Amino acid sequence: MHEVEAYIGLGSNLLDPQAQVSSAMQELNSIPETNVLKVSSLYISKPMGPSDQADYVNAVAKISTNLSPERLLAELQGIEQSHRRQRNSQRWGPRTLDLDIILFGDIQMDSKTLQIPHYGVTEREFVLIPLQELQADLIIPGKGEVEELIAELPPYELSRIENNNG
Ligand code: A4P
Ligand code: MG
Repeated sequence: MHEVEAYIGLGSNLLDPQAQVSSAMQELNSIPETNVLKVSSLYISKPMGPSDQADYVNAVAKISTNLSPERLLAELQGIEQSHRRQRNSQRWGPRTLDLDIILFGDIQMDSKTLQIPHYGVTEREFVLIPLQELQADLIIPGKGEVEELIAELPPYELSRIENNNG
């Protein structure tokens, strides 16, 4: 596999979601043959789906990797597992960390385990806004320009957390 640039979506809504997302950003660097190139600010977003849950912290990281999409997904799921164990050692609790492959180079795929670009990207301001922050002229394969997709979004609430020290 040659080197590819990919975008990883991070999300958490447990008690200390900022810490979850910040530490996960660091942990992406420990994935073999993978480097974090740039990380977005952290954003607070209203929950998509059931509203009786806490607000989320979301962010996107830009990485370079030599792994295949499938191997990268396995590594991301390993990081998710380690966060679950830390936060919910007593029982199988709610998701503390969600890591999604948003884009993987210009690949478009739809397999049993992977849909790339991520299926929710065009409707999710908490993905599109951090993507735009990382690369304003980004084009999402098969979907269009990030800036145009943002312009088409219905009204949304999203606030950037200042002074993100990573
Ligand atoms: N999968 C397919 N494509 C991908 C991809 N591109 N990246 C498969 C990662 N995984 C992908 O994921 C289930 C399966 O999706 C994986 O095994 C993989 O093979 P999961 O992470 O175990 O399950 P999930 O995340 O609970 O389900 P789902 O449908 O992915 O949920 P979402 O879409 O991630 O939504 N509100 C706000 N404001 N912010 C959020 O981040 N997140 C969710 C979860 C709900 N509401 C939210 C947020
Ligand atoms: Mg997910």
